[in-house]
Amino acid sequence: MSRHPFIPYRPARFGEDEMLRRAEAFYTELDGRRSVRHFSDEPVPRRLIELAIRTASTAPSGAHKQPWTFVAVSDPEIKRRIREAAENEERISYEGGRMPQEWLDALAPLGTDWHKPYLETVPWIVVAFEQLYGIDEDGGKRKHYYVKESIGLACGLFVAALHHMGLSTLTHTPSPMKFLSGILGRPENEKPVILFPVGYPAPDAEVPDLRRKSLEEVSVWDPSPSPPEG
Ligand code: IYR
Repeated sequence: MSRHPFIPYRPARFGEDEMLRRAEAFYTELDGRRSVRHFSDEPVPRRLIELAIRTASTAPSGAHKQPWTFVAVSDPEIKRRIREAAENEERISYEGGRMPQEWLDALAPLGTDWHKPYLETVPWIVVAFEQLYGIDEDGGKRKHYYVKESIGLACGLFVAALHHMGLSTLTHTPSPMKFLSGILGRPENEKPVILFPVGYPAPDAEVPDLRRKSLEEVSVWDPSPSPPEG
């Protein structure tokens, strides 16, 4: 395989004051994001969803394989089928003993249950599929690398792009998610990872009053190495 041609890369440079201002503004904006479970049925133009997917697809990926497919759904009948199948799985998880008590206890403060009416309310559902391997023009399998990391990065950018444009979403993972491959007609090299209902919050939407971990709780600076073992 030949090397790509290389081109100059000169991203914008700012003075330090300007960097600080931009960093604070970006942090404050993203800190204002919340997962939403009560959506409005107000329509959202397809162009906005396209731009969120394009933004997601700027993520770095293993060997630049871009191992993701974002499937966007606005068809009410498909949304209805997704809701029905998701609720079937969630009912078994919540009430059929598939989620251990410790997990149910961890979710109790969020007030979730198996009902997922928002899957029909939202103007868009976007499902992120990871591509476990690629398929070339001749139908041959092509290896993909760091697929979990790559799709995670792309989904993070997707969430940030939506928030930046004034839309809300939820990283919803009805489990198991295999039903999505059938309803959305995806090939066997693709596996559903996250389902994103996308829209505006309902006018009376509420979110739990959560606290984010502090910088001290989530970071360690200049640590000392562990003593050698033995
Ligand atoms: N998928 C279920 C359960 C659930 C699991 C986790 I981890 C959450 O953070 C939230 C919910 C549901 O969507 O209700």
